[in-house]
Amino acid sequence: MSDTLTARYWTACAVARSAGQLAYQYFQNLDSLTVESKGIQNPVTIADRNVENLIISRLTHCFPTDYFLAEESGGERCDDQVWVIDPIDGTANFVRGLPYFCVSIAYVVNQEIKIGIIYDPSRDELFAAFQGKGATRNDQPMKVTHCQELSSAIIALDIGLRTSIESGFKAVQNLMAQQSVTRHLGSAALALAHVADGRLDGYWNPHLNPWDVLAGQLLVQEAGGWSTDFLAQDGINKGNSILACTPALQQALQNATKTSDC
Ligand code: 2AM
Ligand code: CA
Repeated sequence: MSDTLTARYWTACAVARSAGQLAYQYFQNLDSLTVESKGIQNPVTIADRNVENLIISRLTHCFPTDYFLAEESGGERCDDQVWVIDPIDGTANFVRGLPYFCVSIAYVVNQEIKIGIIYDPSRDELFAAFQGKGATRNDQPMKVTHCQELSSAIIALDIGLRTSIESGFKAVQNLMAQQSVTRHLGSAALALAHVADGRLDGYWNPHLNPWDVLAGQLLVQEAGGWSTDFLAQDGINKGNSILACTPALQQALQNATKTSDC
């Protein structure tokens, strides 16, 4: 690990924990939280904004020249070297009191994800990956499952409102026809962390933003899994689909989720 990347890795781990703890304080007092709307089925609260501010201000304090791309504030779309941040992924779950949400922080250098950190404050679980050095959950190495067949797999997917309903249904139909069990969990980042640690066997979403995906993509790859390259075709600016799974499921899942949208 280069010294500068090592410093960023440990700082991001600490910042993700603090950010998650702040999110969880809001989560325990939902009655006093006003929910605003950024669009259809797209809620936001002061919790999202304040957690994001905490992350950016702490990282800026340590690395004053770094760039940021973040869900609530936007920021610089710098491809060379940028922190990509989702303060609360799974906001719709969060505002309803469903404990499936997380903080997601990735660090990207020249189109490569170097660091991926996801923190789940509900379970006090920190998922961390460093490119080429593996992935951990609360400092213990983690691996994807050995799942070989869709008929023994649990595949999580979130079908948003931004792609065609038909292609989403088709993918679910294909998976069910092959006896997969499916889950719609509502946080892409946390579902990807759960693929990395073997609780799920795969995750698919036909269109997401970079802050939903990048940390989780590195976690899956560093835990021995396979994933599409979200950053291909200018994914950092345009968004992209994501498919991530155990290596043995790659072909079957690519076939099952092939759609006209992506
Ligand atoms: P969010 O919770 O940060 O909004 C599954 O719902 C996934 O899709 C989540 O990771 C969620 O991120 C994201 N998502 C939901 N609605 C979205 C929208 N309108 N635009 C972008 N991402 C969205
Ligand atoms: Ca998100």
